[in-house]
Amino acid sequence: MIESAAFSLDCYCQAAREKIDRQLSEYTQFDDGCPDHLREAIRYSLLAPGKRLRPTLVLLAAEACGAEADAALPAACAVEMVHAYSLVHDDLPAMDDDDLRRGRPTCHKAFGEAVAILVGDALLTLAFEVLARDTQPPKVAARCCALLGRAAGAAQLVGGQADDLNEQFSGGGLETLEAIHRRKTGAILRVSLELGAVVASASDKEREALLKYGQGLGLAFQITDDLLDVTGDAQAMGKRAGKDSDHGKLTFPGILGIEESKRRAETLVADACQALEPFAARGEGLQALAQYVLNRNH
Ligand code: GRG
Repeated sequence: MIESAAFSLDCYCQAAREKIDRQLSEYTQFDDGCPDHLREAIRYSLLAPGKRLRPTLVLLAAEACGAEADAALPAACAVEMVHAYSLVHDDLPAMDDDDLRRGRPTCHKAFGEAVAILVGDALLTLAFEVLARDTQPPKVAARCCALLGRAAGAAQLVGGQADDLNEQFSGGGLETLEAIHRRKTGAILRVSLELGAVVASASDKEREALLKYGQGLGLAFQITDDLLDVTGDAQAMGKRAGKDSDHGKLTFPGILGIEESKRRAETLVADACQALEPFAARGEGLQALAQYVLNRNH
């Protein structure tokens, strides 16, 4: 559990990461007939050195609501699987057509397009297998499956991606951009917090506070992502910078400028942290994570 005295986000994240990666590795052993090259490609993408931001949010939210982190570990792994699938498919030539992800060749560059599509399919389905089988009690597992399915589905993650790819929206303004990212980036971040809350049988007040925090954090995360695309270091990010302007994409710095985008991210993070008041000291980890999102360099 989180102690209120000297909370160290670095220590927490490192321990959480080890636990998450061990479990993700166990979940992808596939002793039951998965072809070797598919297993290798799944593990290459899932276990690659990403930040594990979403599963860490699941664990922090569960702990803020009074549960042990281990109870939320299957949900944390499920969310990372959905995230990894979305990155593999997003990198495909038919979508963003990227060569580099998490500091390595993208899945389709390393294994071919057909395998990359199957890696995404396998990760998405495994997420729901794990969530349904390993979350307790079954009623909580069912609720978690419904929430994750909605967040990853046509109205949220997939719908946000569809609008982002739709040139019809490329000339839109701030409202259009925020609506796209509330779904494309925000939905999985918000559901991470929600799954932690559901596993912990959180009160309505706690869930509302987490959702408010998640709304601010999601948009702030996307603004910093857009800023990093303009000002970031490709090596630290492990992916190519300047992609958004190359693709003529609608971005926060493109609409608001760099300084105003930074100010907006700061305000969103301050409001997100304010929303954590009902948790008092138990919200410290989530507060620290929001500051990290604001100041991250990758
Ligand atoms: C293909 C259905 C489908 C959706 C794709 C995730 C996504 C939607 C697109 C990725 C493109 C992108 C760069 C979006 C900005 C926000 C984002 C999701 C960044 C990647 O998340 P990080 O920075 O990645 O948490 P790591 O590698 O650290 O996990």
